[in-house]
Amino acid sequence: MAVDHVQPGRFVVLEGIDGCGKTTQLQAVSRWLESPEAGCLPPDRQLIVTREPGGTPLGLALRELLLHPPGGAAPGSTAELLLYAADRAQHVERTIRPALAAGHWVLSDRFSGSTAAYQGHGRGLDLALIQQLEAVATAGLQPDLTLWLDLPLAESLRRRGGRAADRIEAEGASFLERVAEGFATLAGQRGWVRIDAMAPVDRVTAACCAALRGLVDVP
Ligand code: T5A
Repeated sequence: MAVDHVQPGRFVVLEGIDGCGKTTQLQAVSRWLESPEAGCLPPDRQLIVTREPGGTPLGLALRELLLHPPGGAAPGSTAELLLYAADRAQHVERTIRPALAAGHWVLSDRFSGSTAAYQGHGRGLDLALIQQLEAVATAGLQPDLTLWLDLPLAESLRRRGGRAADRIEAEGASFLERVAEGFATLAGQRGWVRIDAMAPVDRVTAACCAALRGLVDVP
């Protein structure tokens, strides 16, 4: 008897330091992925665009606690780590896995690589512990493709110049420098695709789309 298999969807993540252009590229890449030219989404499949923290209603509340904590009282490093993990566990269970199982594509602004970069390399928390927690929060789910938007820290600070910083962005240059170095290390370890984020917006989009093309034909 023939079994009706649903072709599982694809899970794509954009990572990088604050202000590297993820939001800009998320919009441009979404437009391309949804276009007939990309040829990756059959008519009955959708593109789910999401983010961390904040990809679920619970995650939105956690995002507010993390980035704008009540009374400005910052969580300790361990509490911060666990809050990001809680956001991710909910995101994977309620949004990402069900979408992939239904054959949809998921495009996420940040995923577990951000915890390794910010809480691991940035805060100096134990990387082995972070990996264990990642396994719990994701239940083993890994992106099919991670695009690392590589931008020098000085340029990210320049681009964010006029904007009010959230709590993490306000941590200071040496913290952000460690995070930036962390992303470079993780990209090598985890096989992420490096995208030169210094290039003009349309060239960055073209590079992202070229990397995504490789996912379209893989069964
Ligand atoms: N965090 C998150 C952790 O510490 N641990 C975790 O596990 C996770 C998941 C989230 C914060 O939480 C931390 C990391 C973050 O600090 P957020 O609000 O989601 O914060 O913010 P960011 O992810 O940092 O996103 P931003 O909105 O700050 O930056 P984007 O989205 O990377 O950049 P974007 O697209 O807004 O661009 C910034 C500016 O640059 C311009 C844009 O027009 C904009 O003005 N720009 C370009 N200019 C020239 N050339 C280009 N190619 C450009 N691309 C964009």
